Amino acid sequence: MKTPELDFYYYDSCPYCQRVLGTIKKNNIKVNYKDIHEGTVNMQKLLQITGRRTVPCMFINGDPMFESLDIMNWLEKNLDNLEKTA
Ligand SMILES: N[C@@H](CCC(=O)N[C@@H](CS)C(=O)NCC(=O)O)C(=O)O
Repeated sequence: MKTPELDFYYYDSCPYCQRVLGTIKKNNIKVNYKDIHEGTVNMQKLLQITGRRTVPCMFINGDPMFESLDIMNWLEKNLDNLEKTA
């Protein structure tokens, strides 16, 4: 199975984002980080695609998933198929 491409929209002071970041870091999961408070591009893209400004949002092969608990559960469930950092 091809490894899913993960784009993680977040910002640092968001507590819901932090708990997803905890799961990402604990399991060394490779994601593309998209800080929505860094410049304007990431926020614009999130809003354009989803119609929302809510984070955390994980794009899984281009499909957005909201809700920190749903994202954490999905990551844990799919751990074996996810690319890891070194
Ligand atoms: N139930 C959601 C809560 C997410 C949430 O409230 N995120 C806040 C930031 S901490 C947010 O993006 N609020 C702005 C908005 O929804 O437009 C979760 O667990 O992910």
